[in-house]
Amino acid sequence: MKTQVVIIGSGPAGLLLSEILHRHGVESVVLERSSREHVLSRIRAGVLESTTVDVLRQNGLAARMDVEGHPHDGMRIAWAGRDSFFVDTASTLGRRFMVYGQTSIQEDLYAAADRRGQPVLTEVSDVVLHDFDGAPGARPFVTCVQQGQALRIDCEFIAGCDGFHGVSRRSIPETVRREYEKVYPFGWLGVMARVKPLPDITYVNNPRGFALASYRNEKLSRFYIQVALDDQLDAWPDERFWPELKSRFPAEMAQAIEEGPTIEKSIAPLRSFVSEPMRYGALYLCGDAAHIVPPTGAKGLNLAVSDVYYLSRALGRWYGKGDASLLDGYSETALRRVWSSVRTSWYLTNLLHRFPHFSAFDQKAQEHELDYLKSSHFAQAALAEQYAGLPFE
Ligand code: RFL
Ligand code: PHB
Repeated sequence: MKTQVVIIGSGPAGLLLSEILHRHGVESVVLERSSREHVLSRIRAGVLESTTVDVLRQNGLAARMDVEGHPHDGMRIAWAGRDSFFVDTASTLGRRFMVYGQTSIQEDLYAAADRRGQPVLTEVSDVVLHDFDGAPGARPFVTCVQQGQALRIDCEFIAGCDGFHGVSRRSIPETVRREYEKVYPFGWLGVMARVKPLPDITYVNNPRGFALASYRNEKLSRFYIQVALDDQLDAWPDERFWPELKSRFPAEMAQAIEEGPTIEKSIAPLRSFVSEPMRYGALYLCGDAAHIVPPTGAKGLNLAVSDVYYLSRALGRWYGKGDASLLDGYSETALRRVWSSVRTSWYLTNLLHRFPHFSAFDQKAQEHELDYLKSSHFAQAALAEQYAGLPFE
């Protein structure tokens, strides 16, 4: 096979990239390790920055989101024994964000790929990247196995959109890669439940640990609580989960939380991770393949979208005008926005969680930070700007 761009991974980064490239008249083939059913069954993000919403709208991917998604004007922060406060992105910045599940975006992207006959090869294994180091005369290609058959795909560029555990990042020589990592000493238990959500996305700092109430639709809620790193799912039956969740919210909010059937539970560790550079020769990394943020700021999916925005624009410029300047600047441009979201997610994670090793000093400093945020319009405006999402330029 032969194409212009091989895209490894059919998560939101990979499928969105193939869609935008198609609009620029650039051909691609997408390779996916899992089955389509598996990709569509993953429950993850929910909060879309206004820039992400714009990219989806500009590329004809927003019809369902504009009907089923829920615009929000801000988010709420609460902590033990004090009144909560609302960080208002609409009144401070004139910007709202959208709550719309990643699972639905993934369905919309697969539907769009089907409509235009995009080749998406699923259940591929043994993906290997070849001749992509940019040496003069080298022509990149990717090999893999699908249903027992060995495939070779010749291409001009490779986009590594294969998530944190993918093969693309690790194909860059260790001598070139610089990795920055912070692993947090706790995880999140995420629960989807068929109950009416609280009106606002609400983050809570409580002596029993962090909690978050989020939204999918009028009858579907997404909750998270901080759990120990070695906690197992079977230690969290519903009879334990609901009282624990409610015990972390201020009393009047706890009363408003409805209990009901849970449909999904999972535990995820929290990590900040950045791998630099995001380009090596003809290989360009996008999304979780290059960076991971803890979910506290809801930035991961949004960063995948901003990487794809920069890369699709750069490839469009190259194929349209023969101008490589945006490709050459891709890593630097993308990393500037990545580090900004990495910093915000790290800040919110430190602000809202209980750390096992915290001293009395650390605890006081954290409480003071929350007090300051609550009382200062300027501090709230700075957080609102980060939460709603910085502009691409
Ligand atoms: P993905 O979604 O992991 O997709 C990568 C795809 O690559 C495939 N793959 C391979 N394919 C071929 N060959 C290989 N060798 C391969 N190795 C892997 C995988 O099967 C997969 O299909 O990465 P992508 O596209 O970069 O998208 C990133 C987002 O999924 C991620 O950042 C977000 O889900 C993070 N995240 C959140 N982000 C937000 O913006 N807002 C949120 O509210 C939010 N909440 C969350 C989150 C992530 C969570 N978890 C569980 C990780 C909440 C949670 C709980
Ligand atoms: C979600 O709705 O899944 C969600 C919301 C906010 C976050 C993380 C996840 O910070």
